Amino acid sequence: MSYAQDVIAAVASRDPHQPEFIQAVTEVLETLEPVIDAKPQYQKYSILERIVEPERIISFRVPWVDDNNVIRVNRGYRIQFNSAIGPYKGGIRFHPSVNEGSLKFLGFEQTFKNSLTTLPMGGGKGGADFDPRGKSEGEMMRFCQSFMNELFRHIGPDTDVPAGDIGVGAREVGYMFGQYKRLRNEFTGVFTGKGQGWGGSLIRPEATGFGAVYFLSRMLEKIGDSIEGKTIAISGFGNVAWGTAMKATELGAKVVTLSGPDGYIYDPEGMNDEKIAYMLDLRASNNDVVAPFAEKFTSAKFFADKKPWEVKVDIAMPCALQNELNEDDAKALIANGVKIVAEVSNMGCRPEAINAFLDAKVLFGPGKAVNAGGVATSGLEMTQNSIRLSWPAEEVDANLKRIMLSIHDNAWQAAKNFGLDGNYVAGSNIAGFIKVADAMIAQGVV
Ligand code: 2IT
Repeated sequence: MSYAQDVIAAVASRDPHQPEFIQAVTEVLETLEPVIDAKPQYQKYSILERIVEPERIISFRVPWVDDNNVIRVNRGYRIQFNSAIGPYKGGIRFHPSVNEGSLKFLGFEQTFKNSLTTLPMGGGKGGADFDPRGKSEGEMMRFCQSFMNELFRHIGPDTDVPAGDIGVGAREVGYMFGQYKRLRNEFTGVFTGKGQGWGGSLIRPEATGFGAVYFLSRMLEKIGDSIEGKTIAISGFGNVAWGTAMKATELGAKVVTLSGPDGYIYDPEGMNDEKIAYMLDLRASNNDVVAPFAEKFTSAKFFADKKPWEVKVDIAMPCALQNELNEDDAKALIANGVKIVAEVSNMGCRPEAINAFLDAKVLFGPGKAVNAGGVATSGLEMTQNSIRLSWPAEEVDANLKRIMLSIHDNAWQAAKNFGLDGNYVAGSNIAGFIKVADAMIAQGVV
């Protein structure tokens, strides 16, 4: 067995109850084989054994009192995965699917993603198995405060800088930042995604979606095409789907689907300003459903308990949860003539789906490259906080665009260097890995 396969097997036997982590490690390590073969120093310094092991896992009790005065308990975590190239950086997710294994997969992916951004950020991820659905404002605040009552001792602007993720938006970032500030008596850039009047960067809310569309546009440019006039299927309806729909529509594409846990919306007329603004209302309602979209807009139809991948489109952009697009979904998209799949959610596609796209010569952009604009703009927020300035929206957007182009081109080039032209999965993993691995060697056995 090869070195990479040995390490994958060791992870699988050590963490058999963490399927998503094993999936992420397998995908990354398998695509690194050509680099490992070409550069024996990675094996000599046991880089793979070290890179799959988080530097630190913090797990804690989050007790809180609900509106009926009942005491509730959730599990909170912060996984400080890798600090070779900068302080730990990554979001906080509040969702019932959160556990140590799912956060390990996200922290592992984040390490390579952050490396791709060209900015100095290590990898981390955190969260709780708390479901924000149906919670009152008071419950959300008390939960966030209790979560921070433990987390505050483990983070800091030069140590670990969290941000939002699924279930954690500007409101929750505000509550957590406020509690951190109270406990430490420090106003610092310890969080990103802050409110824009108190240290948050302009364009951060839009950045993941905007960045994904900049990446997609570059993929299209490489094959001599453009986004104008293309039909796009999106899943999800949260922050990431919102930014993606906005930029794609602005650039002349027609976004014809959205989805939630209840089913999907098909709107052949595509999105417009009013519909995109309504996505925010749906999210703010805290109900986690998209069906009301079809009640409000007569051109839209709701399909209960179905996924949007059955619609005929040019481009598919999963923007919801990990493993949301499986092999059957991939086959349906391919049969309908999809040209490009740009994964915006973290590990949104099952490995069999990715293989089906690659076999069918459908260009596939992996989440860790396509969605890196979110954390890249977080990096820009950290810079602005450090120099105590805030940049105009145009400046942040121009930086974001430049970063997305370099992520695309670096991934493209890395794939080409190893004879894997057009394989963005391998290219992204290789480009992200080399920088982190070389830093780990340089810093000794730590
Ligand atoms: O998955 C992600 O990259 C994020 N949730 C954003 C992380 C960040 O630190 O902005």
